[in-house]
Amino acid sequence: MSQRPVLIPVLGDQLSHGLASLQGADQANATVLLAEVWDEATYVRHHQAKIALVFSAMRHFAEELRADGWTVDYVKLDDPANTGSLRGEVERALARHNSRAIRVVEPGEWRLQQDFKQWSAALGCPVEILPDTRFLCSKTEFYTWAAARRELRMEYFYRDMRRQTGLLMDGDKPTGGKWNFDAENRSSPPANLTVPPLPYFAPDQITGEVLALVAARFGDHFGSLKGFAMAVTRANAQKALADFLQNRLPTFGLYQDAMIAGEDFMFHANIAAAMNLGLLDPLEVAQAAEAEYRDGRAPLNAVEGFIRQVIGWREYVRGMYWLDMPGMAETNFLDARRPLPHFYWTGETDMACIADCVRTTRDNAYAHHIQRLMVLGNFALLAGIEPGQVADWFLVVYADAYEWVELPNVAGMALHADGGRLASKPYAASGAYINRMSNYCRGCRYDVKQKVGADACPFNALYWDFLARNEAKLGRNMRLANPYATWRRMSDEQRAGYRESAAQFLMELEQAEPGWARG
Ligand code: DLZ
Ligand code: SF4
Repeated sequence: MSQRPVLIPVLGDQLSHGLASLQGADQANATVLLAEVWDEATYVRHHQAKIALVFSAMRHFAEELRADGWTVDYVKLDDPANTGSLRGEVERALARHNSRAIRVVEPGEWRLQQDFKQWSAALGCPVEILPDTRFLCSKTEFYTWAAARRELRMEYFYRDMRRQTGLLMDGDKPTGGKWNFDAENRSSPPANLTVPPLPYFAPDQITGEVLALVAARFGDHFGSLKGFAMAVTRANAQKALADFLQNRLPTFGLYQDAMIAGEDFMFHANIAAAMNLGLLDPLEVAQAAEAEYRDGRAPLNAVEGFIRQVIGWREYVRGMYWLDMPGMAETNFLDARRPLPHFYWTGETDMACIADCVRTTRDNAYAHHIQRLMVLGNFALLAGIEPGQVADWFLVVYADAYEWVELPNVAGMALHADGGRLASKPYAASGAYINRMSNYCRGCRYDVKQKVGADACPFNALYWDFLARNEAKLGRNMRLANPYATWRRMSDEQRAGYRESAAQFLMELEQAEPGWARG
């Protein structure tokens, strides 16, 4: 039995060698604890591939720490003594190693933060909870930024982050004279577009064992393990990043909002899962992208758009999460009450766009930004699905999803459940948007051009029904002035047609969906 006074628990999404709890700790006096626990795998029933990713990345990280000279205690899920909870495993480890103090980095989710705060009293030893320095903006800095403002818009936060990091800055001016080049980033996908394949990381022995474990213990969870090829080590995550920079970043901007059936990754980086586990550092990612622009290999619109996601949006939603929790999980500004339709799990719907987005979600634990926001999120917004159920779904199904990043995106950006704290207008769109940005409608049994009736694209009537239903809450929103003006200009007959069509669709869905009666 070791006599190491300090226990350093490292969570499944804290797999960074520069983690604050490891920095400055004395290897001779510390035991690092990693524990695969039932509670973390099931507090929502995560996608099978997400659990496999986390466990495999944890096992690989533990090996790397050992090679670095750390004493690592690794508890596997099927250890008969495993208590199934993080606190239980910390308690057992304290006794095993005669540790007298705990040093840990704050967790990424509010529910665990509440638990950590009780550890010291419950476990009877001092617990040092360190800030997570893997974000560019600390919680304190974000709170200070927010306190000085009435409107907490990402765009202004992002500019401050550009100034602070010096990324894409020429002196005190933004490179290219503008902060944001998104106007150049909205191209529809051309018919003959070829998308380079993603790098494939063949499962090694560790991953193979984890895949067998997940299939045996979590085989009834959503999602497929087939073809599992995710980066589970920092070295492979770096290869994935390099591949993106070389093969997809130059075109990323142009087609960042485009969707093609069966092209599951388009020109997206697909590094969020690795970044959110801690395998890649956001500043190194952003700096690498900037170098592509500075060296003339990628255009500014692509590089700026990508860097904005990493140092702007990602940091901003994390700040907003901690600022607004626990209330963020309860908000329901639009009073949306319908249960989540079953087809979010099965993909069994005639709506071709939704079916393809659910399929890629099931196959890859991934869908790209526009599929998440403008198809899956948009449908939930228009149909009035209860935000808590939508949030749980997103948390379950995406390999990159932890609540700090998922909840603000779902409740704030996609569902407007926060009444516009994150986004000044709801991202509501009719079928015309999906048709413009994808080739889905060509393969759909619904007709995107038809406005009402049994064959019309459901998004069309649902869109107007959504605006009509929520007119008291949204009717004075300046950014919705145009659609509301159009709505008010319509004849009574037209308006009634939309509302009846939407009601009919929702009623049919209700009949097909047992749970829907509660809606
Ligand atoms: C997501 C996840 C899963 C599936 N399993 C574990 C685990 O067994 N042990 C662990 O330490 N962490 C796991 N995680 C990640 C945690 O859920 C994550 O640290 C918190 O949600 C905070 O972001
Ligand atoms: Fe989706 Fe409507 Fe297009 Fe069908 S017609 S793919 S439901 S947007």
